[in-house]
Amino acid sequence: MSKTNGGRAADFDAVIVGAGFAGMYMLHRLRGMGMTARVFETGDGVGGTWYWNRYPGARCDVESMEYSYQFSDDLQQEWDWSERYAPQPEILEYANHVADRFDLRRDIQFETRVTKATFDEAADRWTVETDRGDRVTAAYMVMATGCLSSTNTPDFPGLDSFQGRRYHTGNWPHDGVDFSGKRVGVIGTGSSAIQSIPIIAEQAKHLTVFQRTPNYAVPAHNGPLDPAVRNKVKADYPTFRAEAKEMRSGLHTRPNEQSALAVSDEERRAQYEKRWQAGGLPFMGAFMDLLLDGKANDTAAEFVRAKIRSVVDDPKVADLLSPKTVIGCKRLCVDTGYFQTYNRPNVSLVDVSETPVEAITKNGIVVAGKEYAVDAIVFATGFDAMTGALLKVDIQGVGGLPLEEKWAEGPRTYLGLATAGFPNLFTITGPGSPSVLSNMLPSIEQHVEWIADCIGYMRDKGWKRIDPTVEAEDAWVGHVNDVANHTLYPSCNSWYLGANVPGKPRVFMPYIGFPPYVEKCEEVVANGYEGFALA
Ligand code: FAD
Ligand code: N01
Repeated sequence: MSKTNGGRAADFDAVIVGAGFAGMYMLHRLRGMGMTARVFETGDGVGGTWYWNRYPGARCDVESMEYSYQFSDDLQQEWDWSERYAPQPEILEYANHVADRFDLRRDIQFETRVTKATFDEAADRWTVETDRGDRVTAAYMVMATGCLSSTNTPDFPGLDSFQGRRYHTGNWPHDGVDFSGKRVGVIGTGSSAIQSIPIIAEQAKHLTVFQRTPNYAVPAHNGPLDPAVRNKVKADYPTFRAEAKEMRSGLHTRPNEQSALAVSDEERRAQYEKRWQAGGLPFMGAFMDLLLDGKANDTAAEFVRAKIRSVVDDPKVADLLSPKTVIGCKRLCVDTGYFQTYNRPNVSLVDVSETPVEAITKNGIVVAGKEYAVDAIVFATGFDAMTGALLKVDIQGVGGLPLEEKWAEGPRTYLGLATAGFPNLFTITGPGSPSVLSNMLPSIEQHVEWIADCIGYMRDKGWKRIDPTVEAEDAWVGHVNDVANHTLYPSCNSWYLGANVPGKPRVFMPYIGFPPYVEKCEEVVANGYEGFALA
């Protein structure tokens, strides 16, 4: 199907936007079906999240043995992770290994940002434009742009007047940053801050952390990966993966089916302590109702608050660091020495919950009329999550409708895979899918495989256009909200709700529950792509 233009194919079966884990696997899968595809990627290398987030301490919080592709058993067997939670450079190395192993780079155009995509209704094709002047067409367009790839820097007054160095954790310099002898300000206390603060504190002359909302963190207990664990998993990877897919979050959380309120105080504490000592995200699997019942949740929250009080020397600082919200409502953080860092004489904490950051001056950060002089500011202020990267592209569907206009009140999708009025456009881990509430690699693989199968079906049946019906989409959006409203997730100002970005519609974006979601996707296919109109 492809024509050439100056030696470079200009018409493809598919255009894929983004060369993170999603875009890379999508390319591999489509190629395997004999299709032509072009990937456009803003960065100059593969890896997405792990290409951009090079801040000190960056690593996964899903254990390495689970945070990896499973589509190739050879790949699973040949790769060895060095630590329980792999550090960012190693995950980036893995992404590069995958790119080389499957010869992906020849179809990826780096340093190229997709700026516009328009659906041509007469031809049933997308016309895609880039900031490098490319203009190509494709029957299908796959957005592999990432849920956490569009950085959020609050528009603080005076931001540009700052004369020191400014960094965002999500766009970190490739050659690293040496904070030795520097006065550093970190704004934010989410996962990125919690990972980087202990390391920045070791280097900096003084570190001032500006905290709006304290966060819960459970120790990682990271260390070299136990060879016995690695060998056991490798000996039967299929069973290990299959078990994870039965879990609500698609990863081994070792869920306990009891209610936190159905056991004695002692039993409850023992359960939390066991999980605290084991470390990591499975802490939230301690009881089945932690995200369903406020009272149950408070038992876990209070357990963590007590842990914070037990390690932070100054009771006032300990209190400031102790979250009062529902634990797990924002993504639980996994830390290494985070709370202990506040016992260091060169670290101070500034509460900006009541008195927000007023301004940035040429010398530093102003809060409640006081200027905190710093040589460098680290914005650990997160992302315009789930919709940010999608809406940065001017996507125009049927009748020239901009996606931004359709989603003005919040994202509307069918299964987080497609949105009505934008035929032949797919989103990998889009809003309305488990995505960020799951282990993302299996979620990415499930989406890529669903999309590839769908495109294969279209080809086999001679269909040219697939578009979800408005009815199916409305029903799905309603269902996503209903499921969320039965939990405690909507109770805090999380980025799952878009609450971190001023003016963003408050809509709960991810779907809760990996297994029922996969079942629904399979049912849709079994019923001849139920909920989609094929033409
Ligand atoms: P990304 O990796 O975000 O890749 C998207 C790519 O698209 C980027 O490279 C971007 O440059 C490119 N792009 C976007 N827009 C355009 C455009 N218009 N034109 C061209 N290119 C474009 N998930 C887990 O499950 N477990 C973890 O432990 C975990 N740790 C994380 C740690 C950090 C610091 C962060 C930020 C996220 C973490 N995540 C984790 C989530 C992580 O984003 C996913 O696991 C996964 O890497 C996403 O892959 P992706 O390919 O979908 O998106
Ligand atoms: O971003 P965040 P992140 N004034 O949005 C604060 C994944 N991830 O980059 O909570 C002052 O969580 C904001 O305050 P508040 C993971 O999914 C994983 O840390 O909105 N402060 C918050 O404290 C994670 O959830 C890992 O009140 C302001 C912080 O900035 C997601 O990526 C590591 C502010 C932002 O926290 C995002 O994490 C890193 C303002 N105007 C990331 N605006 C792992 O461990 C925002 N803040 C694997």
